[in-house]
Amino acid sequence: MFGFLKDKFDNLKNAVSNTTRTLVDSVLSNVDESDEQYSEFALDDIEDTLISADLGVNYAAELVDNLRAKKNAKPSELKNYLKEEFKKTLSEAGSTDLNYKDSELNIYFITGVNGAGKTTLIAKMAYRFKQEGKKVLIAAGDTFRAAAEEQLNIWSERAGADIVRRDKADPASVVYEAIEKARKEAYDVILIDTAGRLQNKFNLMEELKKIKKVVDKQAPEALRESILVIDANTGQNGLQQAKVFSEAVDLTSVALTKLDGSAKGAIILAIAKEMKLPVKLIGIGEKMEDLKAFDPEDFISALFEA
Ligand SMILES: Nc1nc2c(ncn2[C@@H]2O[C@H](COP(=O)(O)OP(=O)(O)OP(=O)(O)O)[C@@H](O)[C@H]2O)c(=O)[nH]1
Ligand SMILES: [Mg+2]
Repeated sequence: MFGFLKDKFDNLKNAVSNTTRTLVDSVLSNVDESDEQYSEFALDDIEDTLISADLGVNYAAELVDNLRAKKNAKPSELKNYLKEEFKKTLSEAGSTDLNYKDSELNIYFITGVNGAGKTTLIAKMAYRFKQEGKKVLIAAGDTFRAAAEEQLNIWSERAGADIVRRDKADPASVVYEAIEKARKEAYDVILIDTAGRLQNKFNLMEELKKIKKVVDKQAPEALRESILVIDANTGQNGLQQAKVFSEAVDLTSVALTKLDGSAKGAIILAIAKEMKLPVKLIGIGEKMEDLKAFDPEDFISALFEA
C-alpha cells in the first residue's frame, strides 16, 4: 500500500454536503418514521429520490425492491438500511488503495472526457510522488489539443517531474518512448496523460486503445492503474462514461475531481455498484496539493452525519 495519500480530507463533509441534502435528507423526507411499514407511495418516492440523487436507475430499483421484499422493513430503519447498503457497495468495488510497487516501474494510465481534470490530476500525482522522493516521468499523450503539452510542461516543472513530449506526434509513440526512457534511466513512475476530445468519440477510443496496447506490449507488468477521471459535477453521466472507457481501456479505478465545488458525490456509489470500480483519488481544488485518498468510511459518514 502506498501511504502518501492517507492524510484525511477534513472538508469531505462540506464537499458532500449537497449530496447529503439531496440524498439522505430527501430520502428520509419520503417516510414518516413512526409508520409501521412502508406504503407503496413512499417506496416509489424513495426510488425517485435515489434516482435523482445520481444513484442510477438499477441501483435505486434494487435498493427499493429489497425493502419491498422484506416483510418487516420499518421506515424508522431506513437510514441504517441505506448506510449498510452503501458500505457494502463500496467495499465490494474493491480496495481504495492506490496500487504501487517499490523498486519497480509503476505506470498510471489516465483517461477521461474533455475537461474532467486529467492533466491536473497528473500534476497532483507527480507532485505527491516527487514529495515521496520518487523519480517521475510524464508522458504527454495528449498531442491533439494545442495548449495541452504546454500546460503539462508548466505543471511538470512545478512538480519537479520530467516529461516526454513531441508536438503533434502519435501519442502511442510518445508513450513508447517514455517507457524506453523510464527503463534506461530507472524511473519509478510514468504518468500517461491522454486527450479528452478528438474529432469524434470513435477516434478518441481508438487512440486510447492504441496507447493501452503499447503499454500492454512493452510493460504489462508495470501498469499499476488505469484510472478514469470523472468530474463530480457530471452526475449520472459519469456512469455512462465509466462504461464507455471501461470497454476501451479496461479501467481499474476512478479519480473523482472537483469535489470542492457543488459536487454531488453520490455518483461514486452508482459507479461502485454497477461497474465494480473503486474510487481511489479525489480532487478537491486546482492546486497541486489538492489531491486526497478516497476514504469510504469518511464518505459514508459525511453522507449521513451532516
Ligand atoms: N475546483 C477544481 N477544479 C479542478 C479540479 N481538477 C481540475 N480542475 C480544473 O478543471 C479544469 C480542467 O482541468 P484539466 O486538468 O485541464 O482537464 P483535462 O481532463 O486534462 O481536460 P482536456 O485535456 O481538455 O481533456 C481546469 O481549469 C482545472 O483547474 C478540482 O479538483 N477542483
Ligand atoms: Mg488535459
